[in-house]
Amino acid sequence: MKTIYSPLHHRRTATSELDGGMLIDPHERPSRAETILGRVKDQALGEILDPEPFGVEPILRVHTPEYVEFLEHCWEEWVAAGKPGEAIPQFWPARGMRQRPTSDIDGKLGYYALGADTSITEGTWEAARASVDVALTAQKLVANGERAAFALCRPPGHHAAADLFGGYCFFNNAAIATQAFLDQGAKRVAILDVDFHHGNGTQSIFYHRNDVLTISLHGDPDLVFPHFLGYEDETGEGAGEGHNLNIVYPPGTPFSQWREGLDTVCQRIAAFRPDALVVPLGVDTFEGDPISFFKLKSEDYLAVGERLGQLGLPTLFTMEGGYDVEAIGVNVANVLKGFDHAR
Ligand code: Q9C
Ligand code: ZN
Repeated sequence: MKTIYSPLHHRRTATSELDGGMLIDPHERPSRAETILGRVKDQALGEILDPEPFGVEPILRVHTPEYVEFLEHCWEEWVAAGKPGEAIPQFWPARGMRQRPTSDIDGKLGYYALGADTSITEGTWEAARASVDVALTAQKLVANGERAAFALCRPPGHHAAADLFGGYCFFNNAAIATQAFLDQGAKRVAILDVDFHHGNGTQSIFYHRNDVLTISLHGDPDLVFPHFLGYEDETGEGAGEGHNLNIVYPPGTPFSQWREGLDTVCQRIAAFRPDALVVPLGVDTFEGDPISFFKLKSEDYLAVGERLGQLGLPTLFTMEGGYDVEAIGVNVANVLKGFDHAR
């Protein structure tokens, strides 16, 4: 399987994540992508290619123009306002308040943010744009007949909604690539999000549609981020009714339990008969992950990849979470290896 990688991910090097009332060194850091790239090379999983530039059009198929404009200029506006640190939202349009300020950067930050865990910094825009190009370049390979491709996206994307950033995400790489498949003639696309966290952005983007089946397996949002979405009674709305599926798990979930859900949703995907499968791939389901509570082991990821490969669908993997940096390369490469070996 080919991997798409851009060194421009280094432009996203934040120094602050609000956690536990402190500003900590962000979990979503550059070494994550470098460790994955190193392992993909070591294991000779396939060629590593640079992304092509796709411009802003495919992004605007999923995100609002106001939001894209906000991301492009946020950092310069923050600096111009004389703020000394990284751009972190602190005020929200909470219940009962009116919406969408257009001038003050603190107002805009709160309007377009879903949390205060994710700062905007110099270079964030460039890295997020490159991450989309990585996803779209891999999407093009799959559209052109490759069995699968791995988009080594960084920053990740699955928490980003049409006009929201947060959870370390800015553009929803998987959703943008999914829309690209549809715009190129695919009738149906399935998205199977295996990151530890609910793929709230992806779910919201396609919630009213029946051409995309969105599925997410994740930690119970009553216990963990993103807190306000990802519950099992969310099944889609309007034309999208029946086209969203969430499976939630409790703390301590071992692979034996997680894989039962995987098997169930794989059958559901097969019945949907999609033209392509997009897999937002997070390995924060790992037992050693510092911010998660599942108990998957490194060898389990081979079986995850194998089960996905057995679907026999053209498949695009987009990199999402995974914060045990020592293990992230092995775990991701195991998924890809398991997939390649599946028959
Ligand atoms: N104390 C992804 O995996 N912040 N995003 C958690 C933990 C939100 C995770 C803070 C986690 C976002 C792509
Ligand atoms: Zn995650």
